[in-house]
Amino acid sequence: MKDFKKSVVYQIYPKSFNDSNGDGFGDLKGVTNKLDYLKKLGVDYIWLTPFYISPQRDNGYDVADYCSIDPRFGTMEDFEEMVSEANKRGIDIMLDMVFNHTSTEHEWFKNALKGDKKYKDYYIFMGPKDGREPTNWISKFGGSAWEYVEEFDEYYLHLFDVTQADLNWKNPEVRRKVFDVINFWIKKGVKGFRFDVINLISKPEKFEDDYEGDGRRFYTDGPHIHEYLKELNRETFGRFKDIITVGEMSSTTIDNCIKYSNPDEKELSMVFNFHHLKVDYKGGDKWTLMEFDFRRLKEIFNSWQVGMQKGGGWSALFWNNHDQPRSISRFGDDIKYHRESGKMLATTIHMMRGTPYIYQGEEIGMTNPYFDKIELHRDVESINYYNILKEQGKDEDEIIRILQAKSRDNSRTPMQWDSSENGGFTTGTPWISLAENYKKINVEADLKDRDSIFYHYQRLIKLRKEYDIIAYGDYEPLLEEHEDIFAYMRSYNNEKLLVVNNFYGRETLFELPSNLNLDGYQCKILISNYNDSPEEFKKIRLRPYESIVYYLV
Ligand code: TEU
Repeated sequence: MKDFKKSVVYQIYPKSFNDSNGDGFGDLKGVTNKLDYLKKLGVDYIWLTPFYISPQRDNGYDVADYCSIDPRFGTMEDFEEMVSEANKRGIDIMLDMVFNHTSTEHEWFKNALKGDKKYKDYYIFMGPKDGREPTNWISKFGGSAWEYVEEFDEYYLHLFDVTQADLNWKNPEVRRKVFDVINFWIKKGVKGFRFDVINLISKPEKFEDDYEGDGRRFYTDGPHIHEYLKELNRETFGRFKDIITVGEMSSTTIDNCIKYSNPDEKELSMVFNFHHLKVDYKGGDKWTLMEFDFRRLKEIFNSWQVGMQKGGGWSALFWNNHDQPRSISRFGDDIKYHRESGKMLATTIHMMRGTPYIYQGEEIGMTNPYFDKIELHRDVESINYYNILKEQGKDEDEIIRILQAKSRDNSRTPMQWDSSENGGFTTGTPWISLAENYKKINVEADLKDRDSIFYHYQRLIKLRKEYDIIAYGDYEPLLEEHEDIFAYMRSYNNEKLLVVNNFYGRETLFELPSNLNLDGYQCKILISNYNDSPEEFKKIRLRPYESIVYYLV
């Protein structure tokens, strides 16, 4: 049985991964065709974002039928073939479960709109307050979180797009239906689940206006959340020993995440949190331009690493996913030090305490595409915010620059397989344009070059299997005040790992803190991103983005 602490998960956004039939849209057969590549990389699980029947308003996170496959992605046979071919290569499948909301095209919601009481109670409908929305909450994609339905003179809640109606988890029948979906996929051989914004499912008893924020403090980690997750565990995956789970936790806290992921609580295996990815939000607002705050980034990682360790929780480690701009463009240097910074960022994450997730293309250093026109954007959030920023009076150029840094489309451009037309992603017209650098940055080129980012990831994954300390060691922050260096120590029995990363494109000096006595330890370099990094670690002049891991025993 796989140990999730020794595993690495690879995230696939099927729509942009590999198109097998030339319709411009990636599909499940396309994934199956690339399994040898993933085996070569060495990953243990692949997490696929939703491919269920969906109007695709939010690229599949608006599910209209949880147990059927959208024909654009293929058939149930294609799915079964993908699972069995993956298993042959030692890879298991993790599915994305979106249960905070359904598409308004889901049968349940359609019945609700017809006035069927039973189905209306699957969702959150409320009458107006003083002739307006029940609360002043703001949707995550902009605008009110409530939509008016004239026939009922009522509103329904949608924390995301207006076509994503929030489910009423208080209703036991809704919970039962959700459990049935999970059990359906377990029977198909699925060994992992990622639960979309799962910490938002428990809404407050009383719905009230928020005068301090957008409403999230009332429904984030809500009143019954731990109860619901325990029930979910008991009724579905908890009945099996070999199923892993990860919860996507929006705006959460360490204490809640400990509860979500400490095995004694019987909730989930691990959790994603996003605090480290808000260090370039000016005043907490995503739609601004700001250099990332390096000290803050370290503070957040360090406090989560230490806090989760103390409470026996477990984190999913990541820089990238389908909602985030590319890390190499955001925290590294995607031109001059493409290779060095790509490798440095990888090492920083993979050596921490937790399970690393790699997002498709990260392993070859894919960058933001720098779309220079709104017409190139596809994401509903980007288009909504383009309009909102326009209304605020921002000029076109500035808005485009904001989207170039912040849009979720940054990570959704097609996988760059080779230098042929459309990067080998499709023979048709891709649903979203590729980054122009695909001729240089692509899988084929990386596989040919022993010094590529790809082989660095391959080695990181291999090291995790070989050295228990990477999975089980304790974490201790070092040089917390340093302006350029992110360093930490891992300890396990009598072994240590010293991890040193220069986050900038300039030289900087690392000096081992004097209170650390490492005399008598034998030292070797486990991995680094320059081929001549110094063996001596007490004082190191680090080169741009230099990253070194010392193993001491
Ligand atoms: O995302 C949850 C979420 O709130 C953010 O990642 C969101 O995209 C970001 O805050 C916007 O700035 C999950 C999915 O990963 C995302 O793709 C879906 O759109 C969303 O839930 C709704 O299902």
